[in-house]
Amino acid sequence: MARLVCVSNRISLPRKSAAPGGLAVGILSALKRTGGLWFGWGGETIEHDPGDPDIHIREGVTYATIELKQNEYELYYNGYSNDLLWPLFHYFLRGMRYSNEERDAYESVNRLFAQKLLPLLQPQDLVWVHDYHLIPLGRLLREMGVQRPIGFFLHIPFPNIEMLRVLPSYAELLNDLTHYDVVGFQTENDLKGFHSGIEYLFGAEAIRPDGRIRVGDRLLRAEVFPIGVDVDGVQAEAVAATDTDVVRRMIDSLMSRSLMIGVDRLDYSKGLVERFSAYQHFLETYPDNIGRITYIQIAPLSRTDVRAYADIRKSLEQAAGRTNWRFADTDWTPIRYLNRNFPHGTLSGFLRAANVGVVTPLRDGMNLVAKEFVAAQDPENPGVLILSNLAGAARELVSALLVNPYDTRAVSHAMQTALSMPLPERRERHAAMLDVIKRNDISTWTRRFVEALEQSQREEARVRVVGKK
Ligand code: ADQ
Repeated sequence: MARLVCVSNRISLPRKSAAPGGLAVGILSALKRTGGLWFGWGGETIEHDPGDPDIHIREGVTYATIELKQNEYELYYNGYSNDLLWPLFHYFLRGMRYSNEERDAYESVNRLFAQKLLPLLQPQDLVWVHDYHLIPLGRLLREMGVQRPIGFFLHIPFPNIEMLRVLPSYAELLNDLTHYDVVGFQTENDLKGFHSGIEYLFGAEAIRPDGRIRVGDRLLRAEVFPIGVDVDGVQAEAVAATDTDVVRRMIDSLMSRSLMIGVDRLDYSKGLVERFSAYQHFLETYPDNIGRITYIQIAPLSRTDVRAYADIRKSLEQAAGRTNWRFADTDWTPIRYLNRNFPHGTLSGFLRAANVGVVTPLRDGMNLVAKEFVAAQDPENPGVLILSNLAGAARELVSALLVNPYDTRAVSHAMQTALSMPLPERRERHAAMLDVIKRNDISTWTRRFVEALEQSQREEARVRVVGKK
């Protein structure tokens, strides 16, 4: 069997206190099932040129980590990836700026990834590259002679060409994507965005009737692979966590009040400021809830070196402060706002204890927390999910209370509806969503992507045989 090689910007070695983002959760679940290699940056920056990768083996997975030069990391990661591509792909243009120096660093760090990965590759490997930091990697590996199938999965949205071409280097970006054998997106919408770009750059005829894309002598499959969660694992974790001290203490501290919960990386795309406003509006509009509900928002800090992230942090502290200042009492705090990491199991226990889960990003590729919330619930007495219709997950979780996250009144109304929803309706909605996430769980996601890569390899072999005749 072929070995799976996953490549991502950042690698998180398994640690108890670590809180991996969505991408790490997905890759780890994939690799733990099949074994294989995970290659990427280990989180250290240095002043001299990076050496050979460090190799660690844990639970059947080999981790190969490299270091990055501090100044290149600054330009490639904080700059080009997270201050340009991330906002652009999430349709946030305010304050956009483009720097050629950052663009060059993006290319050169991708080249470094290719150079350091190359000696580790074996003849039977399937290479699976993850996310917007590494779009050029497929082309660079091909230039270095790699002929094995290489796939790319984008965890975040892919914008329509009208948005994408704001980027001066949009043509290179699209062209780079055509060097992969398989390009995967979270939703149909993202695939449509990609098609709009291909059509704009290469003409409508590049998209063949069978859906494959032909550019020059390259033929690729671009498809939708919505990422899922380990439903049984989250369920088991959530049940086990209910008896732990930390979850018990949290539940006891509620003093029988209802619990509303949000869990997000601290990121402006997650709609936290808007959510806090909606909660304040909810307390004003439905005052019977005052003193009867606690809203816990868990939001570990991320990308703290990027200015926009420092700004959002300040806005949120102010917004939480305003609501607590206005409504708090000696024995009640309306919002408990925690910038902390928790072990995944503990988080699942918190989700299970919640009557309402609020997941209201302004734009999100998928959003795994929405799916984890559904998986963690007790099916006999489930909580209600309020979900942004601008999250990829809304395409599948149509039985959630779907809201526009910018609409304060609608979100606050959904909070009231969720808290007063009768048990039969809660069960019905939950059962429908559980069914969806079980049918498309994390192992389905991995299997479908790997099968698509294997299939591309067979097609490639056929083309070679036919070509020889
Ligand atoms: P993220 O933007 O990181 O992922 P998300 O999909 O919600 O967002 O995943 C976050 C993951 O981190 C979840 O598994 C969650 O449980 C975990 N997590 C969050 N806060 C935590 C904490 N305090 N402690 C422990 N764990 C925590 C990106 C895209 C998403 C896409 C994923 C996967 O932005 O749209 O769904 O990749 O493709």
